[in-house]
Amino acid sequence: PGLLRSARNDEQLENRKMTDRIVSWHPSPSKPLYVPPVGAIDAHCHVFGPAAQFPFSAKAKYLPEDAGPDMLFALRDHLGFDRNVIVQASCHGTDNAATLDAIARSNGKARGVAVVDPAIHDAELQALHEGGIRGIRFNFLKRLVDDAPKDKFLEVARRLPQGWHVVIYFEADILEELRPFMDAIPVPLVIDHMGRPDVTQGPDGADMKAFRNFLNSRDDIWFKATCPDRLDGNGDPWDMFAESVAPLVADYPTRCLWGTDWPHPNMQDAVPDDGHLVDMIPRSAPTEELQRLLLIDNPEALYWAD
Ligand code: 0GY
Repeated sequence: PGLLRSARNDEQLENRKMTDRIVSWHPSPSKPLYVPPVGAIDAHCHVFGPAAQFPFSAKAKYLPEDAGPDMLFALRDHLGFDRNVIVQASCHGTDNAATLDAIARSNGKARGVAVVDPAIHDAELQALHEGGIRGIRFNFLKRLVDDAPKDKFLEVARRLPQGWHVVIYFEADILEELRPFMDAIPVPLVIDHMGRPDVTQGPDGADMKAFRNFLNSRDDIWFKATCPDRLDGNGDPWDMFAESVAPLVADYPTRCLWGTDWPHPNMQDAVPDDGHLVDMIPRSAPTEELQRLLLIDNPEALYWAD
């Protein structure tokens, strides 16, 4: 069922006219029952535009309606979070202005992950650091980016500012193919949505096993226990996600992050209620100690070390 749901989403993407601007977020998310600890960090979210100020890339694979910093910070407060890590979305290409603007408006409550042209100068990387960026993202999803040049990615990964990491977004079927590339990256790795395993296989399924093998290969690989809405096609309340992901968080408690993924790029037929996403936290991380690591200590180590 997971595959069916994402296939349907992909088909919708193909049928859509590129001039249509899409709304991929819930109009009025519920108040979560779960109350995050003070200082909690939503470590995977995005901003879209506003387009009048920050136009989308000519290579964007989707054109969203505006979802700017005011909306993001209102959601943060509504959900009971204190801070955000804003990840540059593919629709903004390698121009990080919208992400930097959102960070600048956050009163120190946001940091970010950029997407850069691998030929970027060292001085520009340093300027991104001043603007609150602490990592760069390599996206390997063919439906989102035209190309992902591993050799050039590796070159830039070798000259990142001190303390930065690399965020990688890929789907489970290319994990093995990416291994030599990822093994060669000399800074910590953060894997978006656990590399999109099929969680309906269960906690001991082939995808989770392969991901655990990868985690075991070095101790500086982190993962985001995120996106039940993308990974569990059975839908809300995403029981298979909870069943498959809770053991991973329990076994790697110092290497997990959590985020809403708001405004949920490309989600259209199953837009998640963000309040319900927050209520997944105690199902993935049942103890206060795990929740503190997931929501505060782990993301702080990557994004607020300085
Ligand atoms: C996500 C997922 C998606 C999109 C992007 O940068 C992006 O456009 O990340 C997706 O469509 O799966 O994690 O936000």
